[in-house]
Amino acid sequence: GLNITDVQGDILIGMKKNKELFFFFGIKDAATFKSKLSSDIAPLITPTVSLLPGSTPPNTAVNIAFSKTGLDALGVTDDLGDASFAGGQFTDATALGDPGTGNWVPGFAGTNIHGVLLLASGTVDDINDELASIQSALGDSVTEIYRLQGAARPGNQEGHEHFGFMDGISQPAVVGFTPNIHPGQMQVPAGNILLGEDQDATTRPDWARGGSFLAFRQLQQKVPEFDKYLVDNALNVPGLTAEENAELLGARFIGRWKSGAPIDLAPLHDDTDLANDANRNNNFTFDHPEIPGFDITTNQTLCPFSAHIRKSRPRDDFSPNESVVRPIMRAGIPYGPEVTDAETASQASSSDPSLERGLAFVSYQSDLNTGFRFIQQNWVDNANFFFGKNRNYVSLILANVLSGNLNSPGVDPIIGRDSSASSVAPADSDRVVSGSDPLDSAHLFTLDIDFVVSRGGEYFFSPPISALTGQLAQ
Ligand code: N7H
Repeated sequence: GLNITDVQGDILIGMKKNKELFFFFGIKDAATFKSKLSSDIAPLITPTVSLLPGSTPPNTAVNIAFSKTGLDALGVTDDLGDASFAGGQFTDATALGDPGTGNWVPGFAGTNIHGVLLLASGTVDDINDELASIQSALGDSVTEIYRLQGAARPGNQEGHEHFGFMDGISQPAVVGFTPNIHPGQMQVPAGNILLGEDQDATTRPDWARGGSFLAFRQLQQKVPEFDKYLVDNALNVPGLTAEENAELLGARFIGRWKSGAPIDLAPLHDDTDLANDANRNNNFTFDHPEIPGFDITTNQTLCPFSAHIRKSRPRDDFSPNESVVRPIMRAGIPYGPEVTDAETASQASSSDPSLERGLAFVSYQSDLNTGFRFIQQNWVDNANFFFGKNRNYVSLILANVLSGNLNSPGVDPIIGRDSSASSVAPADSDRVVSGSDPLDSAHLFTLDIDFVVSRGGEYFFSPPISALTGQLAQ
């Protein structure tokens, strides 16, 4: 079974605090760093077992992960068996659909980041206290490159990301670990998330067993622009007010209402009872054999093919079962302030850097190229995915030949950027989405703005805690 005293806590269960700091560092003095890692840092690292229900979590939970250049700096050259990790995220920007790296946070642009400390607590003060004691232990052996402070949104928006949608509802259940599996939850072997565990087919060094690859992305969200787009392009469903029609468009872009209720089960109106019921809010497949004549390959009246949750987890589109699972464990947190009155009034995000907001996206997987990277590149950025889904297959082919992707699902309206062209589309170039109008699936929505802007990131390896006093400290 899993050694949950050795697996870092953020991976399978999440640190679940309202504040989380990502502290990105470079290693200056490997010998000193190794010795402090073993003596001072390893004892602070929060294992999975400390975060289980019924246990008393530490006031400030701490995890640590290393980039490929970080492992190199420590002289650890074992092949972890992941080409994307080895290459780093900077060289991967184009493959991920980023319009170059001009928008990247300078610290991410390159390969200077050796590691990241993740510190989670109820208050920023507690995080800063913990960081100060870590920094005093490490001294000049590390240097700060960049930090990003994450925070749950205030009041009744807690748990919701900045566009207003409840997040963290659908996560894979890890066989042998997740205690209560809810209907509709994807069940995966531990080796899909953790290296060297059940059904991980790649050869890994022994010391890496129980570790996981962490994909970090700083994804800026243009909230006033998103809201404006929904109002300007509101649907026309009879019986709904203009406001409800705008809200419906947003729900169809995501695949869930702001409450979290899936539109596959609540197609026209939000349903908070459904949203709050863990036995129902994930219990859908996109197929509806109970509806006479419903065809999952053509019918978008319930959930559009392009909806964010359908692009990123197509469920029964891989009929009859999810035969090609791409499981990732998501552990992100929002960052940045609430939208200001001035931004609401101008319907545009301020260019003031202190008002940048978005998602500090984190996903864990045992293979980046079948996890985060695959979903981003082959599904959300791919206008033709899900393959063969279109209003009319013949016209799809014609349209593709003539003008590109017209009747295909289109990209994910939230995070998709078409990267199939030989060069990636420039920022804010038109992104075309279909299926979002329940009355006319051929109605194309042209998104002339990127609602989500990549500020870059890095790929890390979150090692088992034993490696912090073992392989990485030698
Ligand atoms: Fe997504 N959002 O608010 O729009 N995401 N996501 N995501 N996402 C999900 O079902 C969001 C991003 C996945 O199992 C929900 O738990 C935003 C990236 C996957 O049914 C919401 C950003 C990738 C799922 C959001 C963002 C993914 C998922 C519904 C960026 C991977 C689960 C909550 C700023 C490449 C699908 C839920 C399933 C759900 C939003 C990024 C993937 C509300 C704003 C980069 C696999």
